[in-house]
Amino acid sequence: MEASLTARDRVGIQDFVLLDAYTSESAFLDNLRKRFHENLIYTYIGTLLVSVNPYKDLDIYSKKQMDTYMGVNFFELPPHIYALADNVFRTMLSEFNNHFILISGESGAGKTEASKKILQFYAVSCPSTKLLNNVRDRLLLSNPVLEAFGNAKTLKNDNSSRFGKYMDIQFDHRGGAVGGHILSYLLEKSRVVHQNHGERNFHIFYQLVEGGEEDLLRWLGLERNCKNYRYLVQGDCAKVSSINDKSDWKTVRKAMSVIDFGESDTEHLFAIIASVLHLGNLKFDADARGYATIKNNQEMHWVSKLLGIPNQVLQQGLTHRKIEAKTEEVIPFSVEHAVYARDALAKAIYGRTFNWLVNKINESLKTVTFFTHFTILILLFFYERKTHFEQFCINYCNEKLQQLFIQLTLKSEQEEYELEGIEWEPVPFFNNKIICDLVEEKFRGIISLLDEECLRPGEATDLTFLEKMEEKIGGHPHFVTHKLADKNTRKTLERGDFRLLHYAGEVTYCVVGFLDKNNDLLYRSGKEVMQHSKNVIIKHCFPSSEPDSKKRPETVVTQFKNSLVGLTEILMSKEPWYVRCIKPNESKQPAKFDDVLVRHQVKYLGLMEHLRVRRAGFAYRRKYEIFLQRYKALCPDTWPNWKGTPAEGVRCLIKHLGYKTNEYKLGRTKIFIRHPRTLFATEDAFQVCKHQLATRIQAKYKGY
Ligand code: AD9
Ligand code: MG
Repeated sequence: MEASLTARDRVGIQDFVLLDAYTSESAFLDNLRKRFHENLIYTYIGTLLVSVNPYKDLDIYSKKQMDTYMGVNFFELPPHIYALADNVFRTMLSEFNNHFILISGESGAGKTEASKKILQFYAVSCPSTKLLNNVRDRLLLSNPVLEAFGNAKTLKNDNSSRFGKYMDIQFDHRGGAVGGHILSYLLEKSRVVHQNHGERNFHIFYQLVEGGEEDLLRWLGLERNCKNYRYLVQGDCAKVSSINDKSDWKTVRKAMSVIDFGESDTEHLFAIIASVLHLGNLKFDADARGYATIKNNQEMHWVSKLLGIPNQVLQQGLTHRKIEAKTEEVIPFSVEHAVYARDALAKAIYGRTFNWLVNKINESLKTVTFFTHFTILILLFFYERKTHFEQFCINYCNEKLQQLFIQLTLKSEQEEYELEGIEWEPVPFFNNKIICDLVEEKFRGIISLLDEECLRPGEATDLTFLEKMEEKIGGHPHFVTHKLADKNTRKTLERGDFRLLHYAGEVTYCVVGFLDKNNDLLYRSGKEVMQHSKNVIIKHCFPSSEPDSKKRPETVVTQFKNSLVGLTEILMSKEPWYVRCIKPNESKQPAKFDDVLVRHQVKYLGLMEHLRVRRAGFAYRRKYEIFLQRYKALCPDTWPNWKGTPAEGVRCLIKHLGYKTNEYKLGRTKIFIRHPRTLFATEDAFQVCKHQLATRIQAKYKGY
C-alpha cells in the first residue's frame, strides 16, 4: 500500500473510488499522469483496471511478482494486471461460475500485451501436471502463430492486431487449464493487397522471405528480397527496426510444431503464402480487343504449381468470368477487371486460410477432460476512428459492447439498488440504445439499407446507398450528411461522407467501397478454380459443396451482426471484468503523456461514468444466506447455527463485528458493503478463526 501522505501525493491514489477529491475529469487525468510518471501504469476504479502503455519494459512481470499476487486480496497490493487475473480465477473457483475479461482501448494502447500477461499468469499459477502443461504450452504458443498471420506493422503500432479475437480458457474444478478456444472476426483482408504508406502486410510474409530456409524458398520459387513482391512494398517499409523477421520466423516455426502442425500442413500452408506473393506479381496485358491476358507466365507457373491447379484452368479463371444467364456464359475481363479479380482472389485465399489456421489451433486446444469446466473468456476489443467500412463494423461493435457494459454494470447496478430498496441517488448516464437502433434496426437501420442496396447489382452504387440513408433516416439526431447538415457542419463534410454521432464521439465515414466490401464478391469462376486445387488447405477452404453464387450469401455486415448477437448472449451469461487500456502518446515514446489524447480516451472509454457509479455505490454485496454461512463462526450468537432469519443473523453478526453504519446498507435480500477494506478485515478475521479451529481440532484428535 502507498502509505505516507507525501508518497501518496507523489504517486497518486491507486483506486479512484477511494479518494473524495477525484470526481472531475481533470483530477482523474492528474492522477493518471502522476502515476504514469512514477511508472505506476495501473490504477483501479473499483475492480476495473485502467492501464496506461509505458512504451518501455518495466520490471513488474517477473515470476516473483506473479507469486506476490497469487491468492492476495485485490486491494492489498498496488494495482496490477496479475491482481485482476488472480481475482477472476479465485472467484471462478469459489463461486463455480464463468467470467469474461474485456480488454479495450485504441490501437497501440496495450491490449494484446495485457492479454498475454493474463495468459502468462495463468500458465504459472495453475496447477500443473504433464497433461495440463501440454495444454498450457499450446495456449501460450498459439499467440505467436496467430500474431504472425493476423498482425502487421501499422502507423500506430508495429505489432498491430488486424483481427478481433476472443479466447476462452477452460479450467477444471481445481483450476487446472484443460483447454481453450479462439474465435476470430473481421480480419483486415484488404491489407493483403494494399498497405498505406509506412505500413506493412501481415508479418508472416516478411518472416517467410527473410527467415525461410534456402531449400524452402527454392521450393516455393521465392527470392530472399521483399522488394521483389508487389504485395510487400506498397507501404515502402518492408524493414522495421523494432521487428526481427528472421528470429520471429524461428519462433513461429517452433510454436507451430508444438501445436500439432504436421509436415504436410506446414508445406501446404507456406505454399499458399508464397502463392499469394506470386499472385500479387501477376501482370496483365490487353489483347487486340482490349481483353486481359497474362503477361508474366513465370509467376503464373508458380501460382499454378503451389496451389496445385492446372495452369490453363487458373488462367481462364483469372481472365474470365462466368455469369448465369439462360445458358452459362463466359465473359472475358478487361485488364482493370482482371486486376480486381486477382486481388479479390488473393484476399479470399488469405482470409480463408487464416480461418483454417484458427480452426487448426482450436483442434489442438480442445479440452482434455470431460469433467465440468469453467471458463474465463478474454476478449480484445479495439476502437477505431478511421473512416471506412471495416471501421463502421468495428464502431458498431463498440456500440453493442457499450450497451452490454451499460446493462451489466451501470443499469443493473442501479436497478439492483432499487430492487433491494437501498437509498441511492441515480447517476445520469447516456444510454446508447438509440445509436444501436440507428445501425441495426430492421428495415430502416443502416445495415438493412446497405444490404438492400447490395441486392441491386448494376443499379446501386455507394452514392445511391447514401441517398437512401438520407431519405430513410435523414431526421435522426445521430446521423448527418453533407446535404442534411447546417452551414457550419457542411464545411466539414464531403458529398460522399456520412457522419454518426457515436457515444464516444463523432466519426465521419467515407461511403466509397461500402457496397463492394459488404458484398465481398469473389467471382464464381474464381471460386470454381480454387475447387480444382490439390492443396489440402485450399480444398478445405473452398469446398465444392459451397452454396453457389446463385444463392445469395450473407453480406459481411450481416454476418458480423449475427456473430455479435451470439457474442452478446455468451457474455450476458458470464461475470464481467474490465481492463481499459490507454495510449499516452501517438509517437510510441516512453515518459510522454499527451493530455489531449488521454482525455479523449478517458471520455470514450466511459471511465468517468464508471467512476461515478462506483463511487456512489457499494463495492461488495452478498445474499444474507451466503454471507452468514461464511462468517457465522465470527460471532458466538450465530455459531454454529442461527435460529432466526438470515437477515437477522447478518444484523447480529455485523453488530458483533462492529461495522459502522456508514459502511454498509441492508437491502431486502442482500448486505451491501461500501468499501472492500471492511470486507477484507472480516475475511482476515475469518481466516484466523478457521486456522484456530483447525488447530484445536488437530490437538483434540492427536492422541487417536
Ligand atoms: V492494436 O489494436 O492490436 O493495434 P494493442 O494490442 O492495444 O494495439 P499492443 O498490446 O500491441 O497494443 O501494444 C503496443 C506496443 O506497446 C507493444 O508492442 C509494446 O511495445 C508496448 N506495450 C504495451 N503494453 C506494454 C506494457 N505493459 N509494458 C511495456 C508495453 N510495453
Ligand atoms: Mg493488439
